[in-house]
Amino acid sequence: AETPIETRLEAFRSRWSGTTGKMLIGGEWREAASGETFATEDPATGEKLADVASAGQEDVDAAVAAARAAFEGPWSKVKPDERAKLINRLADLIEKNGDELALTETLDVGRPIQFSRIADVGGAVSQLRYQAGWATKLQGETNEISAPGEWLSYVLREPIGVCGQIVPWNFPLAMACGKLGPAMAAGCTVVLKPAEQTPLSTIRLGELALEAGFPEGVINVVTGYGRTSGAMLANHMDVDKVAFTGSTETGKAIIEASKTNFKRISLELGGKSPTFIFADADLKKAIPAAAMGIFFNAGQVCAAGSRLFVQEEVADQVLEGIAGMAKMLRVGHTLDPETVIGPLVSQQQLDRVTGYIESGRQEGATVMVGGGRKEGAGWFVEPTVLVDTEASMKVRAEEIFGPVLCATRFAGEDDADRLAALGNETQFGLAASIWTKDIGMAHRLARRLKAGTIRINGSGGVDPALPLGGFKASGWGRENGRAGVEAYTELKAISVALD
Ligand code: TXE
Repeated sequence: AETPIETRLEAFRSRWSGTTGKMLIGGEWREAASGETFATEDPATGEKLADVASAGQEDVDAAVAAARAAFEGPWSKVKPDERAKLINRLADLIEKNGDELALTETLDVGRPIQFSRIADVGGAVSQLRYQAGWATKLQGETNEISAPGEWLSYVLREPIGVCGQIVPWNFPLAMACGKLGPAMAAGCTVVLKPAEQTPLSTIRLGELALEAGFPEGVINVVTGYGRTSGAMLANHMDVDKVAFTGSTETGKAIIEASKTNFKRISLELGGKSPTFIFADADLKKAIPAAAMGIFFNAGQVCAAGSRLFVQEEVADQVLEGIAGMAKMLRVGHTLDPETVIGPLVSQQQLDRVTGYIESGRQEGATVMVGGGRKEGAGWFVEPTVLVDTEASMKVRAEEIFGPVLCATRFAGEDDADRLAALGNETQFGLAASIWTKDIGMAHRLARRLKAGTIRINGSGGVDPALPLGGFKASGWGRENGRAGVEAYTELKAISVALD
């Protein structure tokens, strides 16, 4: 049974309030060398939750050095099945502390309490359990193709080395585990940097990693701002790989920074994902899925279905259905168990999102429902549907990252090429969903869409077994699945002459 919320809140406060921010470097908890800290806040109220260490160059250097020492030393001797055991033990500890971690995400991120246990804690655990299996499944190969009998060639799959992992604020714990899991499975060591808005669950993750028994230096946690500690990690000469999830703009900065030493990078960036609803779709399923596809987590989801293309014959019914849900979904305090839509993560995001809605109005879009911030404490925006949008409008081309749907009707006969062109109209290519009973059409359209994740007649979150990532400006490389763990390895071909 769940611990009562009051008890959990009290435990949270006594854990965090009045503490000095510390970071996990080489198995020890240390303050920033400069002594600097910054505050993290509850986006539902604007209240300060804790002071967190603000890492500078000295701290980042120390964390990278600790990760290097562990990588070259003790960690390289830990056998794959032992690594799998450690990853699974970390998953066990996250489950055991699930109530606490769920509340932490609710308060730090602004995730409604009814979702944080399943989305954050559940997401983190399923990532780690899946990734643990890879530790004992990764392998190289032998090859005698070019000169059988003359050369014996074998290909080693080795861990890349020291990895900087830069995580955004929308799903801090689950994404940290989604990055940590494959790195640990592959035998790498890491310096994890959570977003400055949401550092608390990653600090707890560091504590649990020590409790699970990861040797010192294998998992390091530095907290700080992107432009300081994030950039220092991305620029570091002794970091072999950076895994980044965040904005397309910062993604470009990571590409630039990687040039220092040609470090490997993986980038999971923004999206502007289309939902297609055809006249023959099961609307009882498609309407709520399209609504939650953009309103869940107040739209702060990289794969959010932010553009809707609906066939003329059912357009009124679908738009009214979605608008009805937008009005009905409870927007409110994250600790209220009935709340479906929480706040945006920060004042800055609130300004961004309301700025986009305003620009949509100015460019001629019609606000069908919502369209403004919710007055009072916290950074809330009403679920919003914009109709009469054009491809040239900023609201339709750029990632808003708020609960704002841009809807467009399409008429005439079904033509996969024409619809795919609509789907592919932006610079992004992260995800798409398709609702139709015409399964041939669904597959034809799916083939033509430039998107890394496509769902047909259903919706869902991240599946750690499937590759996750984007085409075009949505990123480089894939996380999750086989490709995701292999992205933490280098190949080495060794040939022995046999004569
Ligand atoms: O992202 P940033 P922001 C998108 C979304 C949102 C916009 C801005 O559209 O409105 O980005 O959000 C670290 N070198 N997404 O400004 O800056 C930073 O500390 C290295 C989509 O918060 O990308 C944090 O840990 N690191 C997205 C992380 O990068 C740097 C999730 C993300 O922050 C850095 C989040 C630098 N120069 C935002 N600058 C998704 N794909 O899900 C910042 N960081």
